[in-house]
Amino acid sequence: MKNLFTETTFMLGVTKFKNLPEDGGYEILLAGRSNAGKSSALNALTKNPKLARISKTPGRTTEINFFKVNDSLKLVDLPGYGFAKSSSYKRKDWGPLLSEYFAKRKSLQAVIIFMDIRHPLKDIDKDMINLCNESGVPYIPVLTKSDKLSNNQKQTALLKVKKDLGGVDAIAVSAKDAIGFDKLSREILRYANA
Ligand SMILES: Nc1nc2c(ncn2[C@@H]2O[C@H](COP(=O)(O)OP(=O)(O)OP(=O)(O)O)[C@@H](O)[C@H]2O)c(=O)[nH]1
Ligand SMILES: [Mg+2]
Repeated sequence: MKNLFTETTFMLGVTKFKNLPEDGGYEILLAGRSNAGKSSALNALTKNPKLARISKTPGRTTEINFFKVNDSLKLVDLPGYGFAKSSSYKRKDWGPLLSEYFAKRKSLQAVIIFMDIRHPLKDIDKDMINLCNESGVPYIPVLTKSDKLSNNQKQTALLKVKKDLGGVDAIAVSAKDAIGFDKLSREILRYANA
């Protein structure tokens, strides 16, 4: 299969709704807790290890970063939601921007929710899932760092997440072993109509 993602380039980072790029084409939002492995997954998907910065100090980015895949498709990287149990994207300074984005953005097609395969569906992930459901935006659960588990444990984790989500299929990926990204590409393209 031709990899449509290898030409992906960084477009811009924004902190204010009015600075978003033009609302056209298809946008897939990348969300997940800090350290979930979003940036690593983006780099693995695009086969470009230099595209997104892998963080040693999580939670510092407060911008929403836009990456252009092609003329019609963008990947939108959200800052990680943070570690603290009490932290919520609603209380983050980019929370209002996110609410506005969900409410108004016509290009928004789907949200990928990245979760460490060893710790899926934390409360904050469920908050994001609720936001998707309330807004009528489909989401794709992606379980990251699958190299940390045996194949058996991986299947168990996938089944458990599917059950907890009432039948929504999750995809397991490992950026370290470059596994699962063909499946993720196909899923993204399904929503991007590309
Ligand atoms: N073993 C393993 N480690 C991974 C994998 N993906 C990411 N990591 C590690 O997890 C840590 C966080 O990865 P990032 O990709 O920076 O995570 P992030 O979700 O972008 O984090 P923030 O930008 O802070 O929200 C790094 O130390 C990565 O090396 C993976 O597939 N396998
Ligand atoms: Mg990151």
